[in-house]
Formats: sequence, structure tokens, C-alpha cells
Amino acid sequence: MEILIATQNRHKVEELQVILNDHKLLTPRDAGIDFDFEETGTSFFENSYGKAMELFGQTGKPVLADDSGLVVPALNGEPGIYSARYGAKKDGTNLAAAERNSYLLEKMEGISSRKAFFVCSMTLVLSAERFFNIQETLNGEIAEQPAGTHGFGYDPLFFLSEYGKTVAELPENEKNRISHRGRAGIRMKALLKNLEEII
Ligand code: ITT
Repeated sequence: MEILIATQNRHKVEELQVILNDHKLLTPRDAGIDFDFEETGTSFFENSYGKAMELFGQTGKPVLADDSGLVVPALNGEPGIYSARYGAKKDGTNLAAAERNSYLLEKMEGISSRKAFFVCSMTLVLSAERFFNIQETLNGEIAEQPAGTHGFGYDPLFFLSEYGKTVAELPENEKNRISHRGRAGIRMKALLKNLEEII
């Protein structure tokens, strides 16, 4: 199936295309659409649903959206739904990923619980009244310093004790097998197969 991905984040598209390899994922840009959704929701789900419905409204084609982020309970849930904008400059410009990671490390100074989790809320819209949402998580800890070059965003700071590595030190296929996006994507793949067989 051809599916439009309601995102401007190329890393998400790259990861999802590997998982949803039976399907052709198109970015709004591929489809010649200027897509810029203002995230005003109060949860990952609301933003995921909002992005997907907005692009569906513009195209009428099957759309998939991924709203995701990092939650640190000891920081009252920060950066949470503001993960992409965490520590943004006064003029509204987002920090680069490495700067955002430094900002998070500063916030973690003096905090003993470094537990954290990633969330991925994935919404497939087939019509205005027909949609499916899958939300998955990945538990870990905030490392003392960044390590690794794979992945994107907060991956160099997200430590998995069962591997003794950060997510950015895992090969791409291993991240896809266990991550919040990977788990949601694998379930979405099964759902799409089921929809195609049983519609
Ligand atoms: P779109 O809204 O256009 O999809 P975005 O990057 O702004 O792109 P989000 O609002 O969902 O997307 O914010 C997600 C942020 O959370 C992302 O920019 C990263 O900083 C972080 N993030 C999400 N998934 C991640 C992952 O797998 N690894 C590392 N960081 C991740």
C-alpha cells in the first residue's frame, strides 16, 4: 500500500521504511505537499492523531503519523511531548540534537533517578471515521555522557542496562527490533496485513 507519512523527520521515515518494507512510504514532500502541523495536543496520542488527520484532510490518502519523545519521570515528565523543542532558543529555533542532549544532561545534574522511557504513538488514518492507533514504549536510563553514532535525537544518551550500551551504539536492526517505534511499527505491519486480507 502507498502510505503518506505525516512527518518532517527523515530519521523516522528511514526507520519506518525498514520495518514497513511491504509498503511504499511517501513523505509530504515526495507528494508535493507543504506539510507543517502545529502540535497543540496535550499527549503523544493527541499530536499523533492530529498530524495524521491533518494530512489525511489535505490528501484523502492513507496516512501514518508518529508522535514520539523521551519521558524522564524525575524531571516531571520532561521533555515529553516537547522532546523536539526541548531547550529551544528564545526566537523559537530548535536546538541541534547534540545541544539538546547537553541541555538534558544539565537538567539531570544532582538528580539520582535516571530512569526514562521513550514513547511512540503511531496513528494510521484510512478515512475521517476510520483510524488505528498503536502506542509503545522503551524503558532505559539517561547516561552520564553521550555514546554512539547510530540512530538520532536522544539515542546517544539513552542507556539500556541489558545491553550495557546506549541505543546509538546498537545496530539499526536491533534498535528497530526493540524500540518504541520498532515495536509500534511491527504491530502496525501486522495490522496492515490483516486489513488487506480481511477488509
Ligand atoms: P514530526 O513532528 O515532523 O514527525 P519531530 O522530530 O518534530 O517530527 P516529534 O514531535 O514526534 O517529531 O518529536 C520527536 C522527538 O523526540 C525527536 O525530534 C527526537 O528528539 C525524540 N525522539 C523520538 N524518537 C526518538 C528515537 O527513536 N531516538 C531518539 N530520539 C527520539
